[in-house]
Amino acid sequence: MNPGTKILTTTGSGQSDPEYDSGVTRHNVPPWRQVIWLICMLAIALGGGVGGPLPAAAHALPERFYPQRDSTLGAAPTEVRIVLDGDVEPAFSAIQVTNAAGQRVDKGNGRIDERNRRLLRVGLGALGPGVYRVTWRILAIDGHWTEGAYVFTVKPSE
Ligand SMILES: [Cu+2]
Repeated sequence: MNPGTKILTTTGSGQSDPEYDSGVTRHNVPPWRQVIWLICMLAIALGGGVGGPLPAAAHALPERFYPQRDSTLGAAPTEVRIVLDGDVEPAFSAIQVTNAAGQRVDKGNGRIDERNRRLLRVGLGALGPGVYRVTWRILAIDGHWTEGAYVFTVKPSE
């Protein structure tokens, strides 16, 4: 298999990525992740997925987001949760939340839930009004990366 046919490479924040608005970018591998990318490709090769369609059940994509993408909330959420439609490798799955200045506002505990491998979650500090960006990535058990970002807004209290 030519990895180039499956792996898209991009650089930058993703803000200018045409797929950004969809909130989902498949197989997006920035340069700093190349070591993990190699591990991923090895996993795909060892998994026998070379050159043919992989079982749909092995893929994993987000199914629901809380808060919802592009939503505006009257009260600050205390957690961000993403429900996935397939199993992932917890060690290579991550979620972060930043404010408009790009500063982390999550509690640094972003992870796959211990009891539910299809729930990616992270706790939040006390959020004031503003626009917040959720960045996530997951490594499905078939070795395929998916990552994306979306925003939600917390309204000023009245
Ligand atoms: Cu896959």
